[in-house]
Amino acid sequence: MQKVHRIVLVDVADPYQHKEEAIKNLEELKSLVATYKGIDVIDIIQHRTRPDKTTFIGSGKTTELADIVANKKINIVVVNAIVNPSVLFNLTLILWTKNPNIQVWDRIDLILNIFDLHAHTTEAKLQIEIARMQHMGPRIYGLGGTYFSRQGGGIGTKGIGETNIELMKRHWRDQIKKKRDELEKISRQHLTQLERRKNNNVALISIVGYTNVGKTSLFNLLTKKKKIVENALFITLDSVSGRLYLPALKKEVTVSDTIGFIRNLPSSLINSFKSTLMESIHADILLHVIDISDPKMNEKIEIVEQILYEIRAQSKKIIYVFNKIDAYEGDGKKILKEINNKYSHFSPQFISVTTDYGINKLINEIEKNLKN
Ligand SMILES: Nc1nc2c(ncn2[C@@H]2O[C@H](COP(=O)(O)OP(=O)(O)OP(=O)(O)O)[C@@H](O)[C@H]2O)c(=O)[nH]1
Ligand SMILES: [Mg+2]
Repeated sequence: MQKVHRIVLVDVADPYQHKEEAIKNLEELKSLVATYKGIDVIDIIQHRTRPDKTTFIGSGKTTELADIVANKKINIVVVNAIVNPSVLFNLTLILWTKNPNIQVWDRIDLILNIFDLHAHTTEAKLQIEIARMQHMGPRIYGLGGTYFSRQGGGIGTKGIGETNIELMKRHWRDQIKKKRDELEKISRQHLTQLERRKNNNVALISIVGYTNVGKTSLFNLLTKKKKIVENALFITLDSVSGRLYLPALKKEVTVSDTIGFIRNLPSSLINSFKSTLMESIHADILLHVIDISDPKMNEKIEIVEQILYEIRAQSKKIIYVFNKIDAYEGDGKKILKEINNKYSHFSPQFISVTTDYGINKLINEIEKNLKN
């Protein structure tokens, strides 16, 4: 039988924020959790205050949380933030008395656990391993000397002054380096492949965008492949390529699909995924796919733009592809006009992978940009 995790989501909301807005912010965390099979969200605690330095939610709410953990047999608590490791440690200490197997995760732990489920290639798996080691390191040794006794530092012992923590740190660094070297090897092969294609004059079209916007759906449609599409976040973790024939140019191009982006991804996590993102970094054309039916569309566009900047994506052309036009419920004419004004630099395209709408026009736009 599959193990079922019973989970509580914990968040702190700005007291000046509207209650509805604060609840919405938790929605993405809820969808993230929903993609993690075998997890039941049992309760949600939201405290409208500033994050507490010791426990994130403050002592009163922590007592409430401890009662929930005890009464509802909770085994995972997820904090909707990226917090100082000591906060997770403090919460664990308090909740541990109610359930000795309790795990307290932050947002990155949750994302990494989801990544684990969806990683298929050695490359993706290595990247996750490195990201996890980087994330866990400070948690293990960062708690300072308080919890680890100083050993091997006595008079007459070798390595005077070297504490357990320093030893752990060094081991941790060595391990990360080893994994990085392994990844580096794979990355180099990956890059050689890319360069070979470039030398053969095969253009590279790379699909990027926020998670769950329909990137893989578009990839499948363009390349006639059958990669998994699901209404969930981070279904795609690896980078995969296919071919698309462009009739006007009478030639084939490579199309690649890769991991989706999400807000609050720390740079260390993005860096770990640079190998998978290689196609996005070196593409001739980037198709930035956007879900036009998502009320948070503009915010998500900005997040993707920021991440593209961080990974130093260097394509000559970015085309904004507004997908799911079939599901848009507002005033269609108005939004089209707004987008055309705001994003005119990015030759906005309006498509629906579900109905096929706009696909030929998108292909024409790709051809136009590859002509010169
Ligand atoms: N209504 C509508 N739904 C769509 C359209 N295109 C894709 N979807 C749905 O959107 C969801 C996500 O599709 P994917 O193609 O897996 O999205 P993705 O961007 O690759 O997602 P990740 O790999 O998880 O980041 C699926 O449920 C699709 O069926 C569209 O044109 N219209
Ligand atoms: Mg996908």
